[in-house]
Amino acid sequence: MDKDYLPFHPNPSKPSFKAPEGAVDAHCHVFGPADQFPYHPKRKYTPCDASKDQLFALRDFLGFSRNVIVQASCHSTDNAALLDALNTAGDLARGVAFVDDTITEDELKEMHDAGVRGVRFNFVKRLVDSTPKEVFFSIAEKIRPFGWHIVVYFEAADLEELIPFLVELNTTIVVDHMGTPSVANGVDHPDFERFVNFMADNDNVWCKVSCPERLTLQAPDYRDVVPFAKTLVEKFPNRVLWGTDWPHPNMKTHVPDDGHLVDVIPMIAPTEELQKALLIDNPMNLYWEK
Ligand code: 0GY
Repeated sequence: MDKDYLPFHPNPSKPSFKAPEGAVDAHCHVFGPADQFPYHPKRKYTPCDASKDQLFALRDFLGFSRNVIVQASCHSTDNAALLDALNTAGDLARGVAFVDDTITEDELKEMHDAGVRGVRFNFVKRLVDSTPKEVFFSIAEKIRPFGWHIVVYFEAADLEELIPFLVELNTTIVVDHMGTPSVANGVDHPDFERFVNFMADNDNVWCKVSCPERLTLQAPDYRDVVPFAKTLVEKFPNRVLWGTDWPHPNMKTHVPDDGHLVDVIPMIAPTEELQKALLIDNPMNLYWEK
């Protein structure tokens, strides 16, 4: 593991918030273990190992029922650890893979059978080299027959330039971490307004109200991120997802307590109805019922 980065919390607190029965952690990862699933030579960072068994134990400890496991850039297009975790979890997990345009129909079918329901397009420069748009369009066409969606991870400053491309993809899009707003700017900043308008104008666009630990300037309190997530949950109650982001790769400032992250949920989704949509109905609709 890179020495600048912190490992995940060894002993998270038990959340006070009790998630409704059937809740889904819709953004988390498995890393390695490296001796079984080596990290990719093209990776930009080396995380600490975070195994499927540790993920499933955390799920149970936090009072959740299911996971959506997202392929992270340290494994690049080698989805073996992801598929292994999905095959172990069976109906209790779904996945989002990372593929290039050489992917074949048979490989996609194998992934689909394991529980993959989407691919991730990563635009974050510290995590990946840039990919030509034609490659993304080619992948989008290959996955279309499977009914998969596309998860996009980008920096807020890049949204304006990306919007025409995202619209042209013409499929369900899930934006990671609320489009990564700069919380210092406040919810009225044009960058966040652009993101809210983008969701308002395109009803095929969803987002994850996740990652307060990355966005906050007030760790480990996260209160500064709440207005952003709450705005999105209240405006788009049927198109928001929540996730722990465990094991929190690339954290340099503090080690997030996953129990505390769960306790942010009632601040961003204040009613039982909003909580049920965020934690059960929306992820079940997108990952299990399609
Ligand atoms: C996240 C976290 C990050 C890393 C990745 O693909 C990745 O490697 O997603 C990050 O450093 O922001 O969960 O999105």
